[in-house]
Amino acid sequence: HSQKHIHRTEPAKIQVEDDRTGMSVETLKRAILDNLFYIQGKDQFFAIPYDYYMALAYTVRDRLIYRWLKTQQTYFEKDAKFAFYLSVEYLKGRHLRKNLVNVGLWDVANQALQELGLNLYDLMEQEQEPGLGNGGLGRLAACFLDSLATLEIPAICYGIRYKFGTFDQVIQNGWQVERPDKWLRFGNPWEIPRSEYVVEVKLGGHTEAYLDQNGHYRVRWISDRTVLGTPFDTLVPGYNTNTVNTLRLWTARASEELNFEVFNTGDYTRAVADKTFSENISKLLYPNDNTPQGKELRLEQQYFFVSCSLQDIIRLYMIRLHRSRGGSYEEALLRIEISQEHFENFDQQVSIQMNDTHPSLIIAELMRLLVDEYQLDWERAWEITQNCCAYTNHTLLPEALEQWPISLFGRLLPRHLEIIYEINRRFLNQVWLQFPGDLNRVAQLSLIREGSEKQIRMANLACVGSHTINGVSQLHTKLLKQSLLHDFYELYPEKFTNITNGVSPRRWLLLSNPKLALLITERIGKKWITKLDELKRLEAFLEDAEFCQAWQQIKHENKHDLAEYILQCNGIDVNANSLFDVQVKRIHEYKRQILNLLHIITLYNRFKQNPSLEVLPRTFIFAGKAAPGYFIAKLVIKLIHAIANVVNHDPDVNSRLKIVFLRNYCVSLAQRICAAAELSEQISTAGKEASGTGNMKLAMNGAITIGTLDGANIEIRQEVGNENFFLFGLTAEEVFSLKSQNYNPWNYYNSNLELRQVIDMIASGYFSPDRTDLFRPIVESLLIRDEYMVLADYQSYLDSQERVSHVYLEQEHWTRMSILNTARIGKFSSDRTILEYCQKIWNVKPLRVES
Ligand code: T68
Repeated sequence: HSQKHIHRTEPAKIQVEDDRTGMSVETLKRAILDNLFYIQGKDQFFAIPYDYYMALAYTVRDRLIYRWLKTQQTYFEKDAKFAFYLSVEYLKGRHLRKNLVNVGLWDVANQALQELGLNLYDLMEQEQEPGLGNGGLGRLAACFLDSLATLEIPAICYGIRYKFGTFDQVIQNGWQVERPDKWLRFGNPWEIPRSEYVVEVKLGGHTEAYLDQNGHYRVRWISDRTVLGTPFDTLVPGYNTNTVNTLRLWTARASEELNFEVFNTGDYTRAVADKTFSENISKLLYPNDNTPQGKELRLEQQYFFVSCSLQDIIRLYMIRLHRSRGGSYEEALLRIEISQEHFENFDQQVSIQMNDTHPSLIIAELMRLLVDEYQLDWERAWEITQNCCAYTNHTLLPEALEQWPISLFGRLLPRHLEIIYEINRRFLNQVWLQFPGDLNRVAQLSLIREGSEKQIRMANLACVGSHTINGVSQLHTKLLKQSLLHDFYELYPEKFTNITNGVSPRRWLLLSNPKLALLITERIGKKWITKLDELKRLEAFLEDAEFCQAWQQIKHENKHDLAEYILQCNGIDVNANSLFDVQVKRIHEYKRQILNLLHIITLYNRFKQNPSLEVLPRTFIFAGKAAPGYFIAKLVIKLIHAIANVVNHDPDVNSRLKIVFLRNYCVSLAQRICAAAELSEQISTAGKEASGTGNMKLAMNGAITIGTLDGANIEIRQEVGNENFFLFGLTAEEVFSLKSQNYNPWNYYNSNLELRQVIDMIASGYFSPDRTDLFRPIVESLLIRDEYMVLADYQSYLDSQERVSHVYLEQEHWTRMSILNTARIGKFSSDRTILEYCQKIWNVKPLRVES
C-alpha cells in the first residue's frame, strides 16, 4: 500500500511516456494507479470497483493512441483507396477484454491487477455495454470493425452516437417491460470527442433557382434550421497488428446554445427549447428490427448522419489530395476552397458501403454537393456517385423496406426531393427505352410509389445509385434476384453479387470461450485466430480420446458457468447434464420461437401421459428482445414464461425439462450463452431469414444446428456436412408453392393429434388459468393464416428433434459432431467476408502500418 502512495504523490518522477506506453507489469500497475488518482480523482480509500475499471480502461486506451495516430498518418501519406462503412447501428459489446487481447496486454494486465489485489474479471463486469444496435445488422457491423482493423484495411466506419441505445429489457410477471439504457451515465472511457471537427447540417426550408456567373441554371437550398454534428471517435485495434482504425459516431448539438432574442425578453425556458429540439436527433435508437419506423425523427437521424459523414469523407479526401500534391497538413486543413476539378479522382479513392437502406440518402446528398455546391455537371456527378456507392440488403420481408411519404420528406429535405425526382426522371427514361411500353415495369422500378400518399422507396434509390448490390447469403441473394429486387435484376444483372456474412473469431471464440480457444491452440497453434480455415486441422484429433474428452469437459464446464448465472438471475436450478437447447435472437414471428414452444409442450404432454417415458433431459434457453410496439412478439415472451411456469413447477417433469428465459439479451450475454450451447435453434421459415449470424457463432462454439434450409444455414450445413446438422422443414420453394396453393393450417391441425392437443391447450388457457383467452391472438394467427407456416413444419421439426435426442444419448457421436462443427466453420469468419467486400466491391487493399 505504501508503494501505491509513492507513485501518486510524486508525479514529477513519473516518466510520462513510459507510463502511457509501457507494457510491463510494473508500468501497468503504476499507470492504473496514476489514472485512478488523476483521472478518476480517487485514491484507494474512496475508489469503488468502477473507478478501477475506468483507471484500467484509460491505461489500455493510452496504449492504443500511438498506433492510432500512426495509422492515421499512414493513411494520409499513402495514396490508397479507402472504404467508408455507413451504418446506423453498431452492436459492439464490451471493449475492455477485446482491446486487452488484441494488443497483447491480457496476461500482463491480469498479473498487474492481481498484484494490486484486484480481479480483472470483476472489473470487466463493470463495463456498460454500448447497445447501439438491435440485432444481426448491428452486430455484423461490429464484427466488420474488428475484421477491417485485423486485416489492415484502410477504412473508417461512421454511425450515430445514440444517448440511449437499445432499451434494457426487464421481465415483470412474464411480460417484457422496457427501461431506458443509460449507457453513458458514468462516462465512456473508450471514446475521444473531436469538437474541432464539428460539421453543420441543414434541415427544412425551401429551394431557389438562380443563374450562375456563366449563365447556367442552378439551384440553392435555403434551409430554415441547422444542427451541429460533433464526432466522437472510438479506437478500434486489430488483433495483433499495428492498425488502429476509427469508428466515428456523430452527436447532434444545437447550433445556438440559446436564442438571445428570446433570452432577453426573459423567457428562459423557450430560449433553450430549440437546443433540446436539435439534440433530440441523436437521442435514441429506434428499437425495431426488420420493420421500418416511418417517423420524422428517424429520417432526421438518417440525414444527419449521412450529411456529417459525407462532409467528413470529403474533408479527408481533400487533405489527402493536398498532401499528394506536396502540400502540408496544416495548409490542407485551412484550404477550404473546394472546387470541381478536385473531384476528378474522387471515385478512385473513395468507396462507400451502405449497411441497408438506412444511409441511402447519401446518394441524393452526394449529388447535391457535387451539382449544387461544387458545380459539376449532372452526368459526371452521377457517374461519381454510382462509382462510389454500394448497397447491402439485409431482408427479404417486403414490409421491411423503407419508404418515406413525400410530404414529410419534402418538408425536411426539399432539395433532396427535387434531386430524387430528377434521378427518377432520367432513370425511368432509360427503362422506357429498354422496355418500351412496359408501364407496369416502370411503376415497379420507380423511386416513387404512386397512390393517395406518394412514397419514396429507399431500396430503389439505393439500387439505382449503387454500382453493386449484395445479399448476405447465397439463398438470400438468389431470392433477391428472383423476387424482392427482380425488376432491378433484369435491368442490371451485373450489379448483383453475394457476400455471405461472417462473425469475428476473436469475439466469438477467443474471447467468449477462452477454455475452448486454449484447447484448440494447444493442438493446432494460434494461426486459427486470424486464419479460421486452420480449424480444419482439428479433424486430425477426432480419434484422439484425450482430446475428445477435453472437448466434452470444456463444454460441461461452460454449461456449469451458465447454470450458475441462470440460478443467480432467474433462481432456476438447471441440470448441467441436460442438453442445453438454445434459441437466442430477436423475438419475431418469422424466427418462429413459437415452433420451439410447440415442441416443448409436446414433450411435456408425452411425459404427463406416460411418466415412465425415457425422455432426454433438456434445458430450453431463450433470450431476445421484442420491439416495444410488436404486440405478438411481446405476447410470445409472455407465453414462454407461462409455459415455463407450468413446466418448471411440475414435479412429474421438472427433473427432465426446464425452460429459462434470460432477460436483456445483449452481446455480453450472447458470449456467455454461446460457450455453453449444445443445440442451436435456427428454425425460421425458409426464405425469410436473410442470413443469420447467431447460427455461425453457435456452431463455432461446437453447438450443433437444428435448422431449416434458410439463409446461411444452407451454407453451414454444406460446410459441416449433412450428417452433422439436424435438418427439417419445407424448402423456400416448397413454402412459396404451398402458399400459392392456398395453404390451410387447419388441415395440419385436424390431421395431427399431438399438434391439435398442444394448440388446444394454449387456446383453452392451460398456461394462463387466470385469463384463459390471453394467448388467443397467437392461436388465431396460427390457425387463421399461419403466415410463417409453423403448422406445416411442426411434424418435421418433431422428427428432427427426436433424432437430436437419440444422438445426444451417444455422447461420443455427439462430441464428434460438435468438433466437426467447429473444425469446419472457417468459412464463416468475418475476415473472409471483409476480404470479399474488398475484392468484389471496394477494390481496396490492405495497408500495413509500420510500428
Ligand atoms: C438482419 N437484419 C437479418 N435488421 O435479419 C439477418 N432492420 O438475417 C442477417 O443475418 C443480419 O441482418 C445481418 O445481415 C437486421 O438485423 C435490423 O436490425 C433492422 C434495424 C432497423 C431497421 C430494419
